[in-house]
Amino acid sequence: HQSRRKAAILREVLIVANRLPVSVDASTLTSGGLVSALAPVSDAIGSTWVGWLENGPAEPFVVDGQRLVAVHTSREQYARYYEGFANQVLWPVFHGLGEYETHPPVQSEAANWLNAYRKVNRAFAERIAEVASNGALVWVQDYHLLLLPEMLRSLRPDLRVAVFLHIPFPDPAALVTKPWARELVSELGAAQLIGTQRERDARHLGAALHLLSPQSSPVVRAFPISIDTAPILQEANRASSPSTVTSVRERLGVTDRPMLLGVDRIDYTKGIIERIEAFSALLGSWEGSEPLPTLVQVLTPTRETIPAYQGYLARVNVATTEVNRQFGTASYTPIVNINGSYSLPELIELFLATDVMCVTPLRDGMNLVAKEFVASRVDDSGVLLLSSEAGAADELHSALIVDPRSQLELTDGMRRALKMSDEEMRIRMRSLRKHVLGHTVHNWASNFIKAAS
Ligand code: GDG
Repeated sequence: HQSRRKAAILREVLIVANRLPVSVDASTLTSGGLVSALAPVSDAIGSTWVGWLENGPAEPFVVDGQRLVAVHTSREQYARYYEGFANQVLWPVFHGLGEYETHPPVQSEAANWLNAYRKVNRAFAERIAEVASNGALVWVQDYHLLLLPEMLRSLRPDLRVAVFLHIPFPDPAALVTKPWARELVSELGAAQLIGTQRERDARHLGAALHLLSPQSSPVVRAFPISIDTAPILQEANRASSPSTVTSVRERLGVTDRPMLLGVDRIDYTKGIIERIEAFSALLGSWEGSEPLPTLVQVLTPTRETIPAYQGYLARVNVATTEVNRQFGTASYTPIVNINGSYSLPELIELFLATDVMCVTPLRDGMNLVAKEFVASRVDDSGVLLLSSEAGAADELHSALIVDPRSQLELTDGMRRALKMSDEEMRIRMRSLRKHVLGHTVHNWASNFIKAAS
């Protein structure tokens, strides 16, 4: 028994993600959720990262103590794989938002995207087959690399392959009509373990495997991802003073009135338009003499070359302008949009300055912003308005949970959040914080690795 446990720990771990977590010149590691989640695990077990890097070194290399292996493929091919198949086909379909799938005007282009997806997955598989030690654990991240399990099984049957899917898995009914569904699901099914965010995703995936690949037998289980709480707590403790909050709100022009906040990539899955419409309905039905609230919306640029994203941003801007025209005055701007990326300390200042945090995606694997907001509220105040369609809703029961497609529920949720008593707010926030601080990304990573080993 003892020796089996030791063998499990000594297994080499390869973390595989679509691109390497390094700056463009490959001189420093970038600090993302996944990197900070896996860094301690990686330190303890000496894992290697595998990912695409344009003109990356031919040999394994080390940055900030992390061993890295670059996968090579041309930028054009990478674009057809990444912006094409992964983000214009898989992303909308997996989120149950097939209406946003880009249908390339030329049929051959669609076939090209799928072909590039196969070829890039193959380049990953071949590179991993070259560098992995005997019996290594290959931990594949996300929807970009779903063909890897079968490719690796045929190239290197000694490897263990585990996949974590960061985005939802769709109802099989929305999948089986796709010409690529059987190939994708059966090649994915060659993994030993597949982790999902929610139980519902695990059920959907189980059903899809049963339908499309009945001979495959991976373990399918939910492993809800989380955040690295330590740096957030440290920053929040620094920023959580009345004077910082006052100066943040002065800068935003939101003094003497309630504030709601949204922080999202400009993505149609995030429900930004629906939120603006619900906010407009809230203003339209405002009663009494209390000052009207302001919605501050951070809009983080993303996937800007994709037509569906360009169209969505344009609609967000039109909807915002309309609300501001209808309800704004010389001294009141109902919706304040902040375009462009914020630093983490700046985001935490916003989390601390708001009365209500709106996390209302139409569908979201987890949504880390919800957990980051909760971790930031070291003062035990503030209200989280949370979509039932975000994975976080399975854990954050003490949030105000609403159906993001119901304008009535959204508007009513905003109203209830703004009216909530201090006592109810504190009780809810304490319970949310207890959960988030007790379930960090470190727990997530070590649970997953244990299950996969
Ligand atoms: C995918 C899944 C799942 C955003 N704007 C800024 C900024 N951010 C940071 C947030 C958060 C992260 O980006 C976004 O994470 P989310 O979880 O909210 O959403 P996705 O990007 O769609 O992530 C999602 C996640 O993978 C992990 O599995 O939860 O469901 O879709 O950390 O804080 N950070 C900074 N400036 C910004 O302007 N610094």
